[in-house]
Amino acid sequence: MTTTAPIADPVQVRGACPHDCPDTCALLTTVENGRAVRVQGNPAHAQTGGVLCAKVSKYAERTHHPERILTPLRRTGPKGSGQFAPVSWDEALADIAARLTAIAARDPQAILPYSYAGTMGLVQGESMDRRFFHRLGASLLHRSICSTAGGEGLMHTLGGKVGMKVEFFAEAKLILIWGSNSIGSNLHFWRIAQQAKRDGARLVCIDPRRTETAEKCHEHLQLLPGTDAALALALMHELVRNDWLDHDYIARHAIGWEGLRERALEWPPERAAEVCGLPVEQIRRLAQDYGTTQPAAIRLNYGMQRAHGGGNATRAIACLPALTGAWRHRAGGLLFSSSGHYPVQRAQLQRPDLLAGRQPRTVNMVTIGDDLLRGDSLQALVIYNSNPVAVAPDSAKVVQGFAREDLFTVVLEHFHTDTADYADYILPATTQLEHWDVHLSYGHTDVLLNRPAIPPLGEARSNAQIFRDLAARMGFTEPCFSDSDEELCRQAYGEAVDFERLLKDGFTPLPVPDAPFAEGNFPTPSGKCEIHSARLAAQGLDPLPGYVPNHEAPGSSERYPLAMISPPARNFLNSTFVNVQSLRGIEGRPVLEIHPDDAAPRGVQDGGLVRVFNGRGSYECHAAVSERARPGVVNGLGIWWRKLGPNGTNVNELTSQALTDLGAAPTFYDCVVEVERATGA
Ligand SMILES: Nc1nc2c(c(=O)[nH]1)N[C@H]1C(S)=C(S)[C@@H](COP(=O)(O)OP(=O)(O)OC[C@H]3O[C@@H](n4cnc5c(=O)[nH]c(N)nc54)[C@H](O)[C@@H]3O)O[C@H]1N2
Ligand SMILES: Nc1nc2c(c(=O)[nH]1)N[C@H]1C(S)=C(S)[C@@H](COP(=O)(O)OP(=O)(O)OC[C@H]3O[C@@H](n4cnc5c(=O)[nH]c(N)nc54)[C@H](O)[C@@H]3O)O[C@H]1N2
Ligand code: SF4
Ligand SMILES: [Mo]
Repeated sequence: MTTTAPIADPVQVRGACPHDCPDTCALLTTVENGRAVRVQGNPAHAQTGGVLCAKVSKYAERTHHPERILTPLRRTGPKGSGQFAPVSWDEALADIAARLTAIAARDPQAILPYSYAGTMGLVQGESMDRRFFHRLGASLLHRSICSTAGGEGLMHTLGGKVGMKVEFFAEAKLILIWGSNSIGSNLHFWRIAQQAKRDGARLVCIDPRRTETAEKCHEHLQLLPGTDAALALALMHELVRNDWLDHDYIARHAIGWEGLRERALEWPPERAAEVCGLPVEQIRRLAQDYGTTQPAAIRLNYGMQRAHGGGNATRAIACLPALTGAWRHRAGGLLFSSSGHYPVQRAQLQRPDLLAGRQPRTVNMVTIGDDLLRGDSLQALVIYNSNPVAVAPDSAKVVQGFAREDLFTVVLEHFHTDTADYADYILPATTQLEHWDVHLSYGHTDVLLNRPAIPPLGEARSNAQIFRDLAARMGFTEPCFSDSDEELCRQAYGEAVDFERLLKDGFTPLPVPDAPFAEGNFPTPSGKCEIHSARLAAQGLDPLPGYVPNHEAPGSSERYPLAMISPPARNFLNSTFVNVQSLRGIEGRPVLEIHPDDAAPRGVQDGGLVRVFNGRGSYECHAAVSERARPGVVNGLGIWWRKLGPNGTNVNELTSQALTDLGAAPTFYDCVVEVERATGA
């Protein structure tokens, strides 16, 4: 049960940033008198380079925040009122165990764990919790809220979440930053891209929003949301017409090009220009750049896969480096996520064998709104590392579901989030400065260890500790329920990673080849880049990548003529940090960016209160009249806490529960709205 005592102060303790960010920085926390006084980047770790983003530089402020939840709390008011009274751990655990046991006796699948990447740590995110729910036989959760559209697309094309090593982007001559606001959400990649730029590389950004990243690239293709596959097909059209193809690479390391070649020939740049809302010359120029520059690298990111056709778009783009042979170079190819390179021992960590032959249903976290309202088959939720009331789509339904009086809800949290307000019990969780963990990254290829810098604040316990405690209360006696957090850290990679080196240095690189696909060797069933996917064909799906239009195509609705995307605000991390005053001060207030041409006819003024609405709901915020938005598309920056919004909502009041073509993922950026001036309540 015990974890090793944190290192005595005053010292600098080595850790890892826990946040859902591709950079996975190495941290150095300075501790004085048991308090974390400063969190900095570890200069010894190359990817971090001693620099953190503004958010995590405030991690000490977040950890020692006066509003931290430091004792277990039981609800005393109506659901959602946020009224709670402290109780002892004994009382809370006993009551929760009794309630869960009673529900499980009827049907354990009526219990649903709901978690995401509040911490990306393998221990506090996917170890003892999974063991607990597997042993219980609870419903399984499809953790689809972020990247499964692109993830599935990539899996069916390259074989997994694998790709270029990020450091070699520095040597590329052309970099496409595609569906990524790197300065905001992948800062350490941006440093590498800057290096390439200084060495003469051309940087091209493909994004409906004129982001701070787009502004600093040589070229910006400001396409309509959800049209990336059309653009990729037009690029292929030009590669064929001009014979900018690497026929040898295609013949040896790809399958199915003949079929896609035919399809690409149906996409001359003129057609794509129409669909994407781009000048045809810009598409031709990009094709020429991509077809004639080596090494060319694509930083594909998640922003382009949050629309209906996100899976197919990812597949189409992931075919490009095989067509030009870009993979031959270590500075060529594509990176979407590197997490598939990690040899995580998931069976050991999560113990699915504890299901003992039971096959519980799987609930999609994206449709939690509908799932909670569909009868009473869900009777208990245990939520940790996530804030679904703020981050899940179609929030009116999510809120209605969470407000069900017959639903028993336990939330493990640091703060009184929108979700915690609906809890029956809130259990105080430790932050990254207070617990052990071990990490992968989805932006580089090093393993990181996180040591606790300070003891748990108040009565906080780590997630793993809380599930250990609950397991004991529920009479789960398997030995795996007594593994300590530190033991779980060791089990995460087993023999595949040198744990002693992690203890010593805090990080260690994986042995990934510099140019992993120079000679093919894709981790697909065929070993090739699967342009044609037999696996998709077997599922009755289109075996070739194609353009799948949005559920709610821009300009398709008379009542809701504007398309809306809702990418993150730079100083928040999803809904985390919204309550850190210094960061909220920078963001100011919830904002909708709208182009002057769309603002003027609506009488919308810069800074004015607006009502953004569609058939799902109505969200009030302040207009930023700005060319960061393209005509016809508004940008509702996320993800504010609902309770801080002018009318008690956030942007997810407007987004839908419709899913993507592959991966059953959300379509946050596939949404139409109308905007009008609001008078205020
Ligand atoms: N500061 C900050 N950093 C973060 C986060 C955060 O909230 N704040 N969130 C973290 C998480 S969970 C994730 S998943 C990543 C997300 O970071 P990214 O993977 O970069 O994804 P997004 O931020 O969703 O979108 C990136 C860009 O894609 C654009 N975009 C929207 N729709 C389309 C489209 O149809 N096509 C194209 N080409 N582009 C489109 C958006 O305008 C945005 O600028 O960042 C992580 N890092
Ligand atoms: N409209 C719109 N909605 C979106 C997105 C968008 O771009 N637009 N992005 C989507 C994406 S990409 C993602 S990944 C999701 C993210 O959604 P979530 O994964 O829910 O992320 P956060 O909002 O950051 O909430 C994480 C919570 O975990 C808590 N937490 C952190 N560490 C710990 C811990 O150790 N223990 C416990 N118990 N709790 C902890 C934090 O306090 C925080 O409240 O949101 C999605 N929602
Ligand atoms: S850049 Fe990303 S990984 Fe690095 S400190 Fe900030 S949130 Fe954490
Ligand atoms: Mo995400």
